[in-house]
Amino acid sequence: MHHLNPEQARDLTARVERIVGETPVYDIHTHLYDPAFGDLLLWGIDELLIYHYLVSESFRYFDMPYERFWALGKSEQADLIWDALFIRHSPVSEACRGVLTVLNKLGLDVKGRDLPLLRKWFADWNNEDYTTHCMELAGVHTICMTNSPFDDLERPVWEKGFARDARFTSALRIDSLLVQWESTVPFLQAQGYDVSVELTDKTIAEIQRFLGFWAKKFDALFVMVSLAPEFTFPSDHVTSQLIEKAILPFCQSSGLPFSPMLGVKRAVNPDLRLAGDGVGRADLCAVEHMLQMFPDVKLLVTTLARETQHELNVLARKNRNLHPFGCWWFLNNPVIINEMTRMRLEMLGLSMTPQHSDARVLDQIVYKWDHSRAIIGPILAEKYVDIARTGWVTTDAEIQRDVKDLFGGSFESFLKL
Ligand code: FIX
Ligand code: ZN
Repeated sequence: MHHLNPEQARDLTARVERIVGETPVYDIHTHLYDPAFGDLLLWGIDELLIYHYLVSESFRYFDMPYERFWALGKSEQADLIWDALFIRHSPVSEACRGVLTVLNKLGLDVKGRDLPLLRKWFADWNNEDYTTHCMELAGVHTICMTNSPFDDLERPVWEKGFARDARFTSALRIDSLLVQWESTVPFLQAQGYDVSVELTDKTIAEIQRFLGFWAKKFDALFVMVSLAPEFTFPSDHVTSQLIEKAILPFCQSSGLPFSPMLGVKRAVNPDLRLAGDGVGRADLCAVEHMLQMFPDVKLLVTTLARETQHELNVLARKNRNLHPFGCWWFLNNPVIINEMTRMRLEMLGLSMTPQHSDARVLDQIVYKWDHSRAIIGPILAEKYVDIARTGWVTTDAEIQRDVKDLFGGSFESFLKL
């Protein structure tokens, strides 16, 4: 074993952590919007507090009926959450800590615990300046939006047209089409598409015309859907049939990757609304079969259950057209980010994207990337130190190249494949 003295190891670690801290990120999956969408882009202290992660944590302490909470305005809901999660108990959960990290990085005083004062500070911003401020603080150069043509709030903005902010790219989200096919048929018909509930050749062609139209309008980089643990492929189920007959052939001809996000159980507790979804173990044979049946299609995959991560990595080792990304939702906690990032580096090297923010509130990019960098940095440093013990020397330029790949470069190369 090559001798690496403690000082050399510390020096290498410091270099890696500095580079991880400085390298700008491409945030490849968020629920944020280009500032041109106005109020659809959420930001500020009240939005941070009513984030659905905090709503579900609050209800563990609340004793009020669900409906009473939902009848309140946003600020009143925020007051109750602040009281339950920050005042009556200490804010140690990852989502609570996130709010504090945001405030701290914005230069605000958390010690004062003064919610009205915090609200005053946010009131002075507008969404364009605040977008730039948060992106700079977070070290994020580009944000990929999740855009749905089925969303009645965002669709009119696209139809009217606007000047795109080059920092915001788009992913075409099609859950309604794939998961609620029968109730989506009338919507498609009203939009001028000649579709029937039965998946005739005409219907398939019309779905593809619809996808082509919106992919172009959004300038979408990939096509996304979230699917339940029960999802299998191929199968006679309509979701699977739609993917096989319409979506994957569309992705094949357009070159856009398909991005199934697997393992979400929607509305496990409907009373919690957006906060009421749960997790289950997806059957990754579905991904394996997609790869076998459509070897030319690129798949960008994330799964929600911790138990399916190893299997996903093995599958990625066997298929270069599969790109794993992010620590999704319930996995976006330090303990699991740590484990998943190590496992991915050990099994896939740098050919994956370890994190995305999934931010729903703009300010969240500040904490999500701060917390993620603090985990990814030391893990990566440990890997370079391990190879340095053989005598291998890694230059700063090489570390920069590698970190750039992890923070979006590898994703962008995958898009170009
Ligand atoms: O389906 C998704 O893209 C999920 O990320 C969201 O639906 C979920 O509510 C969320 O915000 C998770 O972080
Ligand atoms: Zn998401």
